[in-house]
Amino acid sequence: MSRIVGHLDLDYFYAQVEEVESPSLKDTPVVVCVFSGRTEVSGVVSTSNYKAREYGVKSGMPIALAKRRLSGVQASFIPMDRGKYETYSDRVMEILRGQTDVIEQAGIDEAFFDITKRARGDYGAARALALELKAKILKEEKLTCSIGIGPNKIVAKIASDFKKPDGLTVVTNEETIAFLSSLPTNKIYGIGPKTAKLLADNAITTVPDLAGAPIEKLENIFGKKLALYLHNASNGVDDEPVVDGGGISQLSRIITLKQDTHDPDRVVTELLPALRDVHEKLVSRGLFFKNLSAIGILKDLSQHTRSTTLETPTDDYVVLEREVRELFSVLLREVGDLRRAGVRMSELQDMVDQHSLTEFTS
Ligand code: DGT
Ligand code: CA
Repeated sequence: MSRIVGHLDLDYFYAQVEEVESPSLKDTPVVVCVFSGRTEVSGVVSTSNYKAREYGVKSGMPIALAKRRLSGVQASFIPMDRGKYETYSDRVMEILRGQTDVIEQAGIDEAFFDITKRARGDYGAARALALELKAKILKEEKLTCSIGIGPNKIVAKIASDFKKPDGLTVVTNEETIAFLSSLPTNKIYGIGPKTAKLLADNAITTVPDLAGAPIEKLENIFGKKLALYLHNASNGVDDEPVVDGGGISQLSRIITLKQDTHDPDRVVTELLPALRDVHEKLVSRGLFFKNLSAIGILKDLSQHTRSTTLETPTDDYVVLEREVRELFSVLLREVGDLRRAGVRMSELQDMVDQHSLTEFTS
């Protein structure tokens, strides 16, 4: 049975979360900002909703320029709150996990998934599964996303970007070459502006140009390994499996405390269910953590973290809770009352790697 792979990407993610939390923002431009604090407008735009994009406001743009483009328009400029978006992201990933064979998170708002088994290799069934998935995410989280379905990760990723927002693009094995034939080279994962320019300098601007380029020519420009990747990708060939945990580099949870507090014991007590929850995820994915952070958010929304790095990675709950207590007592000696509190485990490692590493070193 040939594979059926999907890629899901949440639409205008940070800005959409802000709309979900304040529905009155919908239909007006929303700009999520990383304020640097130097002046009132210094900093960059993290992302914007599609209404703001109509005015040419986009990711990475200086806030001052975004404000100029939206002058005279009723628009909202909201400070970025990464902890909040992570919480939504975690829940969406859990929905995805429940509806697919395997998922591989690839970023805060995107993941690959494999549905070969569930769809029994049938693209019609795969489309129905993708529609169900979109409906469930919309119902439970009020978020729209765009999904691409294809025979491998490269095609699925291009397909999820093909129709946005709220899109679904299904590309079967037979349709792959025709689908790729209309695209510029930079649509292929891994081809950034530099590679695209190098290709263009060699008269290769579209995916079919690349697919038809002699492999020796690509090897001369990029070396053997990258040349082979580019050749295969442009021909719609990609054998990379969807790997559970492969893309996860951290696990986190942030909660809002019942009452602002300065007492580390109270913070940890309220945090315990969330802590058990992330620990369960860690264990169910067979991962160990090496780095741990306590996150505190104050009334003024400023975020403060204290971190520790363990000598040996672990998945031991006792160690986790003990370290979290220690980090919050340090953090609360240094900052005021917390409104929200959270934990983040990072530098996650696979137990399999861990075992093979032990074998290797012993
Ligand atoms: P989309 O997918 O085109 O509908 O829009 P987004 O906003 O979901 O864009 P995407 O998928 O490229 O990025 C996901 C999130 O990552 C986005 O909501 C905010 C954040 N992000 C993206 N680009 C930047 C950036 O240049 N700076 C900062 N600070 N954050 C960014
Ligand atoms: Ca997105």
